[in-house]
Amino acid sequence: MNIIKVETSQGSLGKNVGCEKAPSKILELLNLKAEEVNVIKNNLEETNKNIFEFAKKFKNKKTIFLGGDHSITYSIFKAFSEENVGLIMFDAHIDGVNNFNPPSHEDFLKVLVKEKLINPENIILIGTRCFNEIESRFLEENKIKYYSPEHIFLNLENSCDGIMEKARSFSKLYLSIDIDVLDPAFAPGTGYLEPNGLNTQQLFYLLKRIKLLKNFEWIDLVEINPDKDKKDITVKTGVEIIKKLK
Ligand SMILES: [Mn+2]
Repeated sequence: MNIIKVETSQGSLGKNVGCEKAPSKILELLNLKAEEVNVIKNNLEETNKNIFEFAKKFKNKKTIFLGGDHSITYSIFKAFSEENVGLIMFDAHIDGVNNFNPPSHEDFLKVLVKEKLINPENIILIGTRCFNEIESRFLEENKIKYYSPEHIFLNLENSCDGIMEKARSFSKLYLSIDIDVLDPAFAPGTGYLEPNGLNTQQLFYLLKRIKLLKNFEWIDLVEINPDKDKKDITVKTGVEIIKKLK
């Protein structure tokens, strides 16, 4: 498994500065070294280009991208995109607020759909719990399937069966994990603390099964912020996520 560092928080609109430190911290605990994308200071557009070009080199190879803020998924997914690809995204949010260009961590999913880099029916959101009216309409209009934490809590295995069945039909599967999918009790080191999230065991159960999918290829792990963490709980959870997936 290839591991790539994407050390930027430029797409976080100033709301998760510090998350660029997560890749090195996580790799230090894993005792691993990794290649890194050339991040250009105060230049999101150029940084995005570099992420896109770098990611392209890993086409058809199992690869983990360590962020960084969630906007990096836009450029990585752009390099991944082809007919009938699918996205499973763990996130408290939908990231469909605006239409920023370049896209921020609050709206990159909307931009992926708008630019037809993914068929919205091939998007599965898990742990979704915070969205406004605009985003709710975005989900409805595009028939995007989502699983709230309550739904996962009440039907963990059945939900997972449904997720697996759908994901099997994709040509290739991209998995994006925003750490705020977890309840802040389990992952306090992130930009937005949203109560009523998944617990770590639920996340690990889902990851264990998703990993079994043959079309499963790229992963990103984003929004972990060592500066906001409590005694490294969140960083250590990130380490466990990588161990489970690599
Ligand atoms: Mn989020």
